[in-house]
Amino acid sequence: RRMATAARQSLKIGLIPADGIGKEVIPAARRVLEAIGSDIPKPEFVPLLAGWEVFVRSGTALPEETVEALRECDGALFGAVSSPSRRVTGYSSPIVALRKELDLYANVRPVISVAANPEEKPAVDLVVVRENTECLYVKQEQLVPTENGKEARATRLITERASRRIGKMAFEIALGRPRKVWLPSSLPRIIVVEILNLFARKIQQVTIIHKSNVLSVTDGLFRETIRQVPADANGRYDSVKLEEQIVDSAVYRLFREPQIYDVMVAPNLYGDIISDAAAALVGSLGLVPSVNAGDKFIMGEPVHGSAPDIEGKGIANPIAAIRSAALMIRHMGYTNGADRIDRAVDQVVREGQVLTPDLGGKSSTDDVLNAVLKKL
Ligand code: GGG
Repeated sequence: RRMATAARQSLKIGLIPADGIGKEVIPAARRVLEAIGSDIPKPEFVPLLAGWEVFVRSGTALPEETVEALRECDGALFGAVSSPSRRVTGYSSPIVALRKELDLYANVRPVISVAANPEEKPAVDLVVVRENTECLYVKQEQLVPTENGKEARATRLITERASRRIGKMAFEIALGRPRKVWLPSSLPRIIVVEILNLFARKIQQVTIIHKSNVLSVTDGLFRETIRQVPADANGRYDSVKLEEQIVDSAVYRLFREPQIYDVMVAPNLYGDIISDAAAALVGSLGLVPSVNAGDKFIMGEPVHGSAPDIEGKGIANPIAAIRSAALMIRHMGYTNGADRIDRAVDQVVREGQVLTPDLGGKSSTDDVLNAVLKKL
């Protein structure tokens, strides 16, 4: 789903680096957006606060001013957050809250490997579409004392409305995925490939990820609602094959044969886990971008977390944040700018000369940023 591109003089982008390496990679993404020139309206950046560190300083993890300022922005980039694993009175994850506040109901996570040669098909090329507002992340948890000790309970919310809209989003994304014929680069390209591409019927596919063999009420509703989406769409999704897979076997097959997937649509928790797992297939979590998308707002966010172990060392991989900025402007309709950023990043990764340690290199965040800027 693309957001309407009004003829804007400038693009107001909220920047929320938040915690840990978020503060190192979001400035890199900003530099790239500043460098792409006329492919986007002149960006105007609005620095904003959120996160654990802000909570420790001020007692609130998501200041009201941040949410209000975002409502005046065209889009935003969020870094990473370090919520503690224990319960802290008064604290609640700001990214979970922000997705709800702005009704960013889809977390779209493309996981695409960089082929050794630009003419070759990437070994992994899929999109995880994660429902972003419900499931166990409604965070209705209770600790109940019983005669046998404490009992912890959580509510898992799945609604027809949220399942339908995430289902539609998944089908729309499948429709927008490139139809392309890939041939070995040794074959003469020009005419053959162009003709084949004219007739190409790449299988566009949506796979519903669920566990409705066990959770037949909640996952059952998710599954049934999404299965109904094409039936209600007057043929719009006729070219998209609908598959489904139980979450555990989906993870197994993801590792064994990732090429069977195109668009995977999942409830919040499964989508969170599957997309991190899929990142392992492309070399590093430091490469995988996402956008939190609603009907009125878009927020880019690298899939990785705040990585406290490498915070402050200047070696965080900025590519996931840079690609998240590209994905954000792509969803706004600035395809040329997004393509240029993605091509520049692909070249840097493909050449393999300037890589951060997560990819086996010795380069710094700034080295990678500068290499990308040079390719732009
Ligand atoms: N950029 C993704 C990110 O920050 N991941 C870690 C995460 O989601 N943590 C949840 C939280 O700390 O509230």
